[in-house]
Amino acid sequence: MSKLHIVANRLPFSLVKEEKGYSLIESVGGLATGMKSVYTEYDGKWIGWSGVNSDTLSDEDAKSIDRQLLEKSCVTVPLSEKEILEYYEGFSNKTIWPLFHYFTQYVDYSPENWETYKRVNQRFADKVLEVAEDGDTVWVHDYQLLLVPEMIKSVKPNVTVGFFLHIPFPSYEVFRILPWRMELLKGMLGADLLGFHIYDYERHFLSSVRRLYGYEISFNEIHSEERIIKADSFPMGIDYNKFKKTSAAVMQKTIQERSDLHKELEKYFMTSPDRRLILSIDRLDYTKGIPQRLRAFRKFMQKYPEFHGKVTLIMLAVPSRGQVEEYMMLKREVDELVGNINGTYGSINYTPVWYFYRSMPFENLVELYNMSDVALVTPLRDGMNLVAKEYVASRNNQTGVIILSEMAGVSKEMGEAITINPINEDEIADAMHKALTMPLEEQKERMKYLQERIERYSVFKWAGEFVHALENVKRLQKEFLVKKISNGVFKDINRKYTKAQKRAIFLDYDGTLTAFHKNPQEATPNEELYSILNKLIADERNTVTIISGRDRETLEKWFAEVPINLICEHGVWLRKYGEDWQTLTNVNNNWMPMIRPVLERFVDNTPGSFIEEKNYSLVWHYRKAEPEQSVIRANELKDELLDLVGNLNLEIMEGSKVIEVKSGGINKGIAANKFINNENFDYLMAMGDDWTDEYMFKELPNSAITVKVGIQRTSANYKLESVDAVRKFLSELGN
Ligand code: GDG
Repeated sequence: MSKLHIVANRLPFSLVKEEKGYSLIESVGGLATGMKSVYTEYDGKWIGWSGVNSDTLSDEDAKSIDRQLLEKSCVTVPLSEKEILEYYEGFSNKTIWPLFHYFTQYVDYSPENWETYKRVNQRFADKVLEVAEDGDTVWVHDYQLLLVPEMIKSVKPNVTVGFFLHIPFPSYEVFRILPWRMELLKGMLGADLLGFHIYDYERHFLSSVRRLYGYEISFNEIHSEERIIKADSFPMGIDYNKFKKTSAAVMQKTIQERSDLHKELEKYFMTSPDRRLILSIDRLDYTKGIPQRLRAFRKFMQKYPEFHGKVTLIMLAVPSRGQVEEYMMLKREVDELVGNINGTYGSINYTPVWYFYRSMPFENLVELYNMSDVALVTPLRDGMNLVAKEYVASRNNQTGVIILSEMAGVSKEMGEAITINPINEDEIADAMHKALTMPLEEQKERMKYLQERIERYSVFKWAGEFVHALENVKRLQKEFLVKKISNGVFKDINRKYTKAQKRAIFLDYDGTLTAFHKNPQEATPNEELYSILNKLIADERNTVTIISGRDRETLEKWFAEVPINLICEHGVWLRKYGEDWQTLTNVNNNWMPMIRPVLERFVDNTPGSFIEEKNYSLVWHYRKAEPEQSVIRANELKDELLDLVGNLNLEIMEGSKVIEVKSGGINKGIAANKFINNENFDYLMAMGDDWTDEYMFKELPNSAITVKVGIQRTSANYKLESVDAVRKFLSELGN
């Protein structure tokens, strides 16, 4: 049975040092909770790091840890001190983390860290390859492991790989800064499905793929050389019921049973009926906007003095990456701001900011959620932000207001929150006022919708939807593989080929015999291609024809020495070898002066694009233009041309990064049929890569062997994945 394995930087257990050896405690984080349901259900393993520096472990301890973890279906990837420093604290947290959160000024470009990142990613991949068998599924998580999908896929292509990024994917303008951007994208593209929290990250990712790799992207499907890869958004949820139930349970405790924190909070409320709490919870990280939040609170105190003595900000900042310079600076700034606000607005019996620089047990966290009137969630950038969702889930009486940064992924799902720009301190201060004075009825109305949504799309639903989408991608990929020429199919084609006495072979040029070049004039045939063609032609039973959209001068020049037939400009011209050029149709080009100015306008407003003039057609090429803009321009051009061409009996053809206008009444299908007319060929074959070749595939007799190069939908009977595969196929024919 196929299994599903999880790969993440950390395992869902932490190690606790005991007097003798180590013991395990279960991690309660969001990812661990969500994934546990998945990998246990699918009988898989969880591959990750235990969180302990392997240099400090004796062999005996290491073995005992591995054994204990394996009992929990976990496989450890040990990390030494140097690796923790360079892969985890270094490249992951000092390079990718700041860059992907748009803190470009903090990015460290150390090549040593990059080398270690690659090496450690390979170690994770190697562990996966030991565990995963053909047919299994692997779900890789987050920015520490961006290279792992490709490292798995290149060795075991029959393992299905999913990848989820928990942080933002930045816009191309930021991503491109990274010297290793190509490698990172290649690593990610090893996955079959890539998940992001929200559509914005997905579209940034697709835009980088299009610009850096030039792959065709249709909606959210990427057409790489060998398969379809999907990107989609899956907003991560929480274990809603756990928060709801714990929140109800802590509030039902008797006075004696209550935690110290709970008692303190009750005391605070008891001193005056109009006392209020605003809550702020995060890791102490520069992406979370903590100093801005404190300054906004100070502004609130200045602007709304009627709240002095009545409102307290509880700020829980969990220590994080404390050895890193930027984090130390942040800590100092936060300490000073808290001191400043408390010094200015505090009194003997009133502290405006209660600041905790530590983490708290889960129950305390829920008490804070339950007892705070307002949640202040104002990150400068945040992939999702689960704190906002946890606050919603813990509000049993449906009151409470969330002030939410528009820069957090979660804001897309929380239209009922008060949204703010996290840099705009005035706006945040006013939002606090609005939240604290919001009528209870309105609070409940907003909270009701929030709760319904967050409860429905829980972390379990999120994980389930991702796995389901991954299965769908697998199905989609299979559909595309159905027509692929396997060894068995090749033998069959070759058997017919060998038996035949008179064969007609039609070969498209660009994208079929030769790869595309940014400059079409550089796509000249090489020695390998000449020798493949010469071998085909040497068999006198073969009539070989290159059938292309190119102009006749170019093809004639390139194939002057080859005894081959040429059909050019999509079927307008035919040159049988040894004969003169003849036209296959009655065409003219007196329409060109009307169409050319339209194309010229598009050249002017689309830098990098240019016009090619053939004898009977005009072509607008946009392969060298900015990819996203040119797709829009191509659609605009088609619209404009459609209005013009009807009256002129012209046709618009869309090829690979070209739009061609040509006289109507001819295409490659008509031309190929004219060519074979009245000659009794007993073997017909046509190969091509773009939709102008589909005319051949459709219009040649049913008995023809038609081969599409690429993975897109086609009416051809067969598919080959690349130019290399075509060359191999042709050179093996007849063997
Ligand atoms: C990354 C992305 C994305 C916090 N303090 C305590 C405590 N927590 C728990 C919260 C919450 C979690 O930590 C924080 O989650 P966030 O989502 O807010 O942020 P990151 O850690 O930065 O996580 C983020 C997330 O991945 C998931 O994809 O949302 O955007 O940056 O669950 O409850 N838990 C306990 N004590 C604390 O003191 N027990």
